[in-house]
Amino acid sequence: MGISILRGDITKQAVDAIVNAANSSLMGGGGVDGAIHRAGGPAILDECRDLRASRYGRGLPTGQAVATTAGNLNARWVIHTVGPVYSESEDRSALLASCYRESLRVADELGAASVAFPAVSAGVYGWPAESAARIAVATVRETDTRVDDVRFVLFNDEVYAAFERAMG
Ligand code: AR6
Repeated sequence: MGISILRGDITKQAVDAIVNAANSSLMGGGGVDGAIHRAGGPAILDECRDLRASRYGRGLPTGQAVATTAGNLNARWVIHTVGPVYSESEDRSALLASCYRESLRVADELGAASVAFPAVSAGVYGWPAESAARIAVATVRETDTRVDDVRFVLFNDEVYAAFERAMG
């Protein structure tokens, strides 16, 4: 598997699957979630609504992942995952690692060969960039997957620099 880091807007990536840092409601939000829904159009939210009505009446649990269409994006699927809110009093890193593992498991189920990830939890959810990057890179490296192109697409300089260090 090849792992790369890029600076930029994940909604511009041409890949099989774009991962969204969503929230449990799957109903959209700010940050990368807002950008993905804006660029991908209403088909994504329609499928998210269907998922809430069918499989996830109480929302998508933190650390899990589920796929929808990618709508108008240059991708086949969006894989929505819910990162943990950062806590100083509780170690939630297993949940953050689970986001990457579960997203790759869903990608394998779909047959996706290329997957773009944002820095899950590193924005509104407050996860320190250095730690978020270490967990992301280590988890993807340790995961047994058929995905052969994993790209971390980082939106700001601080997070990009943290991923550069985590890549070693
Ligand atoms: N492309 C790539 N990365 C982006 C983009 C983009 N277009 N836009 C922002 N980022 P966040 P979270 C970066 O807040 O912390 C939403 O409201 C951003 O700079 O999007 O997991 C959801 O609905 C940061 O480094 O996700 C949830 O309620 C990273 O993406 C909540 O935010 C993640 O920041 C999830 O918070």
